[in-house]
Amino acid sequence: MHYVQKYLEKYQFIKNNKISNGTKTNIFLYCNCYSFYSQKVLMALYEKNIDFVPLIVDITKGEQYSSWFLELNQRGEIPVLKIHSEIIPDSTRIIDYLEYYLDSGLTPLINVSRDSKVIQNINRFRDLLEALPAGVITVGSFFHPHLCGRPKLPFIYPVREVLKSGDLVSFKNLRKIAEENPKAKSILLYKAEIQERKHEILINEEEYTKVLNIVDSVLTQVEEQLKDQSEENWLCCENFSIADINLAILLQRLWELGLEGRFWTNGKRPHIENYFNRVKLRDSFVKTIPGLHVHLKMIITSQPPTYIAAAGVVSVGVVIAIAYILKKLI
Ligand SMILES: N[C@@H](CCC(=O)N[C@@H](CS)C(=O)NCC(=O)O)C(=O)O
Repeated sequence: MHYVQKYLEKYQFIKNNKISNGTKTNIFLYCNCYSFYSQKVLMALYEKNIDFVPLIVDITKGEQYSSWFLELNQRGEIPVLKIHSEIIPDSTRIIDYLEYYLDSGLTPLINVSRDSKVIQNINRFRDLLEALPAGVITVGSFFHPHLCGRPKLPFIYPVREVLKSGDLVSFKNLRKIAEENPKAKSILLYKAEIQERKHEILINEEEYTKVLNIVDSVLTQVEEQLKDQSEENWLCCENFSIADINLAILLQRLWELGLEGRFWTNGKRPHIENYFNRVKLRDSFVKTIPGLHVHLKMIITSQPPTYIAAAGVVSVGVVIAIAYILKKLI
């Protein structure tokens, strides 16, 4: 039985749009706290103080390709927002929806200034950061560990191995899933095509280095922009914006992958280093990024994925991971 079903059974009262603390909400987010794109939406929801119910989709077990989820999003991707009877997939679309279709009294993340130049800059950085291929950057780093520094949780050795083997077979699996789901077939076949091309890029060191160089050039622009801001400002002005959410989640991912030494620490980009230290203290960031207790729970409750890796690899991985964590803690 999948996680969301279990969740709904446990919390029957959600049917009446009521959650345990007595507040009412019609907003549900299908997400996973480890998913890069879910994290952007989670942080936006926390910034805007929107009441919502997270519905966890276990993408390591392929829950995104179960028929009930493909009904919501034929691409089989999280995050997906369900609000009243509307279903909105894709982090960019969701964040736009939160900004333009919900109560205009909520904290803005796009229209944060009256100065059109500031808004232009926010949109420029939003686009620049959103164009970076988070999946390729992430999985590629597992294939070329010598290009990165020390990866951190959750990307410890056994997790990296599972994600690597998952990537090796992902497009073949997608083609199989496409055959089994006629309604989503053409979209999934297209996705398999893209996935295969991404795989070719990320396993090739020269191609992967080009991707890292693009990240480098975007971060050069970010560093220049931060240099121009006064000390208490965020990326584009005194208010926290969508560009900041994109930057915060990207820096966190690069740090988890051990890429901070390549991109900003040891005096390479002092403004980014200072910015990352500041943003990590923000309430919305703390709520969004999983802490050690979440990592431990994930590792202990994880079971061998049925479709991405050979059974056994993960079980061994879990034991190694727990040993690794305990060693770190003691
Ligand atoms: N463009 C989408 C990308 C969403 C996406 O790639 N989500 C990943 C998790 S971060 C996913 O669901 N992966 C599972 C899969 O593709 O099988 C967005 O911005 O929301």
